[in-house]
Amino acid sequence: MASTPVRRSNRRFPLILAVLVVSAQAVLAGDVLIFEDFEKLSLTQLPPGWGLREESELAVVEQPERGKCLRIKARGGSWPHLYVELDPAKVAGKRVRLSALVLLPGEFAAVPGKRWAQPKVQLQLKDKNGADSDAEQTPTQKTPTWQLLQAALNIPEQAQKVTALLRVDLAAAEVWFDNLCVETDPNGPPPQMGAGIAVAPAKVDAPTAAAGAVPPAIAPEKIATADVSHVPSRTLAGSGVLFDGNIAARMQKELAASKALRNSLLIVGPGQPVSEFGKPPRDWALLAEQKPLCGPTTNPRTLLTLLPEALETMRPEIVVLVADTKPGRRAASSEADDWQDVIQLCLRLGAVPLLAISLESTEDGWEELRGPVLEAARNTVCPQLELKMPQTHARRLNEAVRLIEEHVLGRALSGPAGEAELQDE
Ligand SMILES: [Ca+2]
Repeated sequence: MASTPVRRSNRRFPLILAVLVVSAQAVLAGDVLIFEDFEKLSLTQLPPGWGLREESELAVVEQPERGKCLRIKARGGSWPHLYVELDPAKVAGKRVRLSALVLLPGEFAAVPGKRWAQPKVQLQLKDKNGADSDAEQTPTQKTPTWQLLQAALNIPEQAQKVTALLRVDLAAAEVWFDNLCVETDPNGPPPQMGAGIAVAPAKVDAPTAAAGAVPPAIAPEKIATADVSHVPSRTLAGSGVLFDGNIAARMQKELAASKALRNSLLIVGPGQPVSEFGKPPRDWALLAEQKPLCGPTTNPRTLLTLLPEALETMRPEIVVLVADTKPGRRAASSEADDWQDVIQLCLRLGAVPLLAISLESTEDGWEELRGPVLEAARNTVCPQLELKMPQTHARRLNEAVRLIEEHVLGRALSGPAGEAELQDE
């Protein structure tokens, strides 16, 4: 059957279109019940419905990046937590989502036979018959960056009790929590970054602009087309980052109207572990690592399958696509097209793709993986960074994000202007 030729990158358009239609149909019925950034909370004078266990292990402390936070320094063998009992009448028949930013830079010893013995955010439900259920998410340990965790439950009518908890169960661990948020019937991502990171630049002594306020849920509707005539050029051979006016113009043109979560970053792909990127750029938050989307078991095909839902729910503003950093995986015959489609998918779902590639290897099988990525990179014209020495990853990521922030997202930078922040860490 004869058919009109279509551009290769439109191959999966029906799938992408379906995702966009579903999102457009979502009713904006969400409601923020609680948003606590800990700037003014006193653990000794908690609001009604709030409470603590093992109070000697909990403290509100100043944290350089996020102002005041809840720290749980669990000695092990205990159940320290902060809990909030929700008004059952306000959540009956609704979906409730708990979310929080969590920092767990250290590691903790597993408790034998108890895999659940970890730090976590958790929602607990006791239904009208007294049956208990819960939903929770645990952070990745040894991660020097803030992770956005969330857990959601559908609350039946006549629930006896619904409780949101920030907790450490049995393990000896030191963990920080910030921006505890409880919403009903959530649409889109949690609003965490709206107040803490984007509005109030992280400065220890600065007042938090939005302390106590419910943050705006959503970032820019449409990326304004900005002048690209003064965009600086960066090359992989020079600073390890590829960016210029052409790339900026193309990103602006292709980027769909976005409801991305301001200053949020998601790192996916088969290459280097997320933790090797170190801290994200200042004022940016790393969305929690999504296991099936990261690590050596994933590939561009898997990303094409899983990214639409992930981007739809997490709404990152930038997606770092980490291509393979060592040989081992067999490339599909459509590998280059698949990478190209992944890049295009990010743009169609409102996220700026940033391709992180590794160029140097002499190992067998390397060219099979590297060639297709480079081909996709040439064909799509997107921002890139080269993964070389681990100690330069954070600096390169920072530089690429700053360039995207200023020249694609059209945002004036909040800190001291760019160049000063570009040294290796
Ligand atoms: Ca805070």
